[in-house]
Amino acid sequence: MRHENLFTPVDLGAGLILNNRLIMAPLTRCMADENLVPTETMAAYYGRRADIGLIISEATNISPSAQGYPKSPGLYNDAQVKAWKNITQRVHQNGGKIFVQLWHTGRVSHSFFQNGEKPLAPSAIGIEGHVPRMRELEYGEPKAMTEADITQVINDFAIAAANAKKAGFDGVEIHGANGYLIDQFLHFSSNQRTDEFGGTAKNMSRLLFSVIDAVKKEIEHVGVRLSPAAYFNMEHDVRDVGVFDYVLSKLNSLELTYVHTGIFEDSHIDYLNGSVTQYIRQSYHGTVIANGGYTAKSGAQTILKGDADLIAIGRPLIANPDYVEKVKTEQVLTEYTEDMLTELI
Ligand code: FNR
Ligand code: 8K6
Repeated sequence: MRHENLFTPVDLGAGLILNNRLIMAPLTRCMADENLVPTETMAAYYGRRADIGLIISEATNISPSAQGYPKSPGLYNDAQVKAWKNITQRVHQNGGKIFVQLWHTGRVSHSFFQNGEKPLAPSAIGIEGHVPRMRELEYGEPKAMTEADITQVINDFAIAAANAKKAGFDGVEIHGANGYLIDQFLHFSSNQRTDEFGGTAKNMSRLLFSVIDAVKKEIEHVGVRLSPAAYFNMEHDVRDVGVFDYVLSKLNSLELTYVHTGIFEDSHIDYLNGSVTQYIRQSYHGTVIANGGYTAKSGAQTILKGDADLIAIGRPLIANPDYVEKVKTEQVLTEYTEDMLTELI
């Protein structure tokens, strides 16, 4: 068997043992029902991938105001908890583990999803473009959140984490990446607040740390996904590196299950002096999940080099439900194409 170091079990503490070092990256599929309740087809989809070390679910709305994509699932009412329980049971029956990725899209939403109101954001600074697959919905100017809005969002994260436990998830991943709400607070181009949530690294990361604190009270295993390199719905600002230096060093004192790279291609970025994963590894001393364009081969090398402990795979897992078996037995993988997004195989 090639890439043998991918197939050794990993102990993430507090009873969480993964069968191998491959992780399913969170992948939005927009296939929940009209009420944002996960379906039986989704249970079969996740169940088929349970041989991977850990599944991280598609990004999941913590509240109605979190939504920015059609038919993205939620975890804020009883019907959703029940439907996710069906999914976690399927994954567990098949020998796997599953975390839910908890999500608020912030300004990457549209009043269409917000009962006609403006979406929430740190500052009233919009992005260009439109909701994927809904070209008629162009993004507009969001509403700068009040302190009451921020308190509500922290509370909604906590409720969703408590629901994750009820639904049988092995843990949660806080979505702090890819230009969504928490990430919007961490970058200067989207956060121009002058109160205690803006202006300095400490203030800009206050939402992230408040969410971690609130979620940790509800569930044992908590991972965080971060995008120190702005690349999606976000403009880079040279001052952002200082924010992420602060965030990563402070994360060391919290007992997180992992920190997870959020990038499409994990290649060299000048202002980080390396790849995003190498940058995270330099300051964060706990478990690191690398992601972004990895193959089994490059993932195995990355672990061997010591740059990461686990490797998340996204697009190849959409194309190959049997990815783990194919890699183990050295079969050729089916190439991912965007037209595969219309169906859950
Ligand atoms: C994504 N990605 C993503 N990221 C995330 O944090 N939450 C999500 O829900 C999604 N959804 C999503 C949907 C689709 C269709 C794609 C292609 C990507 C990003 C994903 O987790 C991963 O970072 C990238 O796909 C890069 O990894 P791969 O595909 O090169 O292994
Ligand atoms: C019923 C409508 C079906 C719409 C399907 C849309 C597919 C959603 C794809 C979402 C992609 C999210 C990407 C997040 C990170 C990308 C980084 C470049």
